[in-house]
Amino acid sequence: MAKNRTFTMLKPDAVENGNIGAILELINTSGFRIVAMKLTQMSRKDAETFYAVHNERPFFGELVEYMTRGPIVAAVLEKDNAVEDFRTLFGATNPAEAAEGTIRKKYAASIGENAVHGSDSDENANIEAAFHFAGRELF
Ligand code: YYY
Ligand code: MG
Repeated sequence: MAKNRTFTMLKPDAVENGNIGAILELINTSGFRIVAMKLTQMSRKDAETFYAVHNERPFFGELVEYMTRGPIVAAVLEKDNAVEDFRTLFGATNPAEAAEGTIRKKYAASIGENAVHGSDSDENANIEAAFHFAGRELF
């Protein structure tokens, strides 16, 4: 299978709780190569744009508040089958339903504050990576 890329954010709760290192360790030992990475904070406009697909959902306001309340780690990851394999590594949206050993099972508190983002398709991975990184920041 061809190498491809996914986009991730270690969300504000993961940063606040000191879990950056542990999550990056899981990412590395699961065979992902870090292609780009930075600590950054999303503005309200950034979060509203990034999550625009959810803007009619009842949780949208809380999602924007949460995603803007502190810094995140944004990163691009490369691996064979990156999008699907990373979703397997981080687990179900609701950590109560996430499989044992997944990032969300280990580090997420609730469906609203679930520690990590991962792209849901190759197309969205490209869009999301380009939202956060310039071409020269991808290695
Ligand atoms: O891709 P994933 O993060 O697992 O879930 P999405 O359905 O794309 O939702 C994005 C984001 O929205 C989710 O990570 C938390 C939040 N959310 C929520 O707070 N409540 C829901 N019922 C569904 C999603
Ligand atoms: Mg999603």
